[in-house]
Amino acid sequence: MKNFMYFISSIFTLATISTPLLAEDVATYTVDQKDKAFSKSYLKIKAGETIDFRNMDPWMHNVFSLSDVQSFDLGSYPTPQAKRVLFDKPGKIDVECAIHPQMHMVVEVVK
Ligand SMILES: [Cu+2]
Repeated sequence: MKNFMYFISSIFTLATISTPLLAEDVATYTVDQKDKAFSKSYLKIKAGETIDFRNMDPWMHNVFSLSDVQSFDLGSYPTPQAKRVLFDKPGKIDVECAIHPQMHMVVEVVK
């Protein structure tokens, strides 16, 4: 009976530990474009995580990056559409909008 109780408590311990780790592994963040600005000016994420760039303005945005670490161009899209970017290389990435030059944010990807 003692062994059985130990077995049961081990299962609960494992479940408690593994759940938050799993949630953390698949983290997806959302950065809105609203009032011609990014909702975050800086975001630190881990390599392998993703960001959804969501347009919440009544006009188009074109989110892109020319950074050496990772470059991308999401093209123009209207509200309430979002496009997902996977960040898999560590470093600092400047993110801008091709339509509104004042829009800028930094994504820092850590290992
Ligand atoms: Cu824009």
